[in-house]
Amino acid sequence: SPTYDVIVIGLGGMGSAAAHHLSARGARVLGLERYGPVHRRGSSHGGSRITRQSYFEDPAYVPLLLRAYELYETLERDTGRDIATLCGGLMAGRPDSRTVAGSLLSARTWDLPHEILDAKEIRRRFPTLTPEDDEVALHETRAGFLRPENTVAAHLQLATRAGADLHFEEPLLRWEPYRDGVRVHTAEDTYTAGQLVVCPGAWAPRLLADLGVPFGIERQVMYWFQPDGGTGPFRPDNHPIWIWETADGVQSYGFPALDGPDQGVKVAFFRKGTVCTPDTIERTVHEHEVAAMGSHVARHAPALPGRFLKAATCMYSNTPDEHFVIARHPAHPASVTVACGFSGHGFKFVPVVGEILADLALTGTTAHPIELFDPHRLSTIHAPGVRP
Ligand code: PYC
Repeated sequence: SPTYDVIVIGLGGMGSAAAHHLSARGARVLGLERYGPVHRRGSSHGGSRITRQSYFEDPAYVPLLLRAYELYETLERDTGRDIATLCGGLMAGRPDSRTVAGSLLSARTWDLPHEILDAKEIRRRFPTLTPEDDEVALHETRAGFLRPENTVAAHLQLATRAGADLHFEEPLLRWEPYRDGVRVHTAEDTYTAGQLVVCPGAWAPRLLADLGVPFGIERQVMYWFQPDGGTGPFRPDNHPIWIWETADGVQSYGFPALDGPDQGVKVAFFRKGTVCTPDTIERTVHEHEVAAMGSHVARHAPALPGRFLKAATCMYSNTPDEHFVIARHPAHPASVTVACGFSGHGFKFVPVVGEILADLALTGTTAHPIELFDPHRLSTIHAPGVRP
């Protein structure tokens, strides 16, 4: 059976980045992906993802974001692809909302450039947006959007260029410890390697059941609307991305019109998905869902919903605390590394996660701060505080 230094399972956002960083360091890499390159059945499609630095989830993410920004720039330069656009971003809501207060905490902790705008100033600078009088926003110019498909394609391109073997339409059947490493079975062949890197996305409950982490896989819907009056005021050269938290704690988000005048504006709820599995996810988007999104977004962007254009579904892989899982596998610490549970906010970290996974697989450790992502905190099998 063919032998590699590292086998990467899953070539979506995280796995494609891992394949790139590993092969760039000279490792002999096999990547296995159940679907084709840059497919639309996981969590790395839909044309856009938000990026931002004043991170409301936890200030611990900020150093990783700063590195991700550098790596995105390198990726664009090395592949000539359009990947990141920093059109600015608004994190809006009441001052004590998680979105505003959490973003401000990160901005202050890391001394990130930002401004706090009151409702009047939001309306003055961004006339498409109509906050309530008691709402404010943290504005940061270094927020914006990423192109997920271009990101994955760029990482696959660089991995291939560096000699990685990338096998598509070849799902993993099973793997087992073998000698000092692992043996991996697919319908096509059996492969051995010293190291395994598992980036399962929404397939985590199946591929990483032995982590003991209770993942919640969620169906999410993305919507595109053509604003009343056209996309002119939403052009990315004068319109930011936004995350808006209403008084009931619901977060939704939106993008400028990044694909030209006919393709509308993409908006979605951040965390209002329904439980699903990758096999049973309902791909049809229903009229009542479009209506609910439309009436919600109209509250703070009244040119929307305008005319509904289209919708698409994707999946979040949530952990109970919405923090990632990135670590050596507790049951196989010498040979298996995992990256999963990105909980709907992982894409902006893709290149730095690739770098971390290469560190862990090739050296067993990383200089990046990943303590927050230790699976022991969540595991029903591997007790917290117990390290192999
Ligand atoms: O990670 O910024 C984010 C995000 C916004 C909506 C979904 N994810």
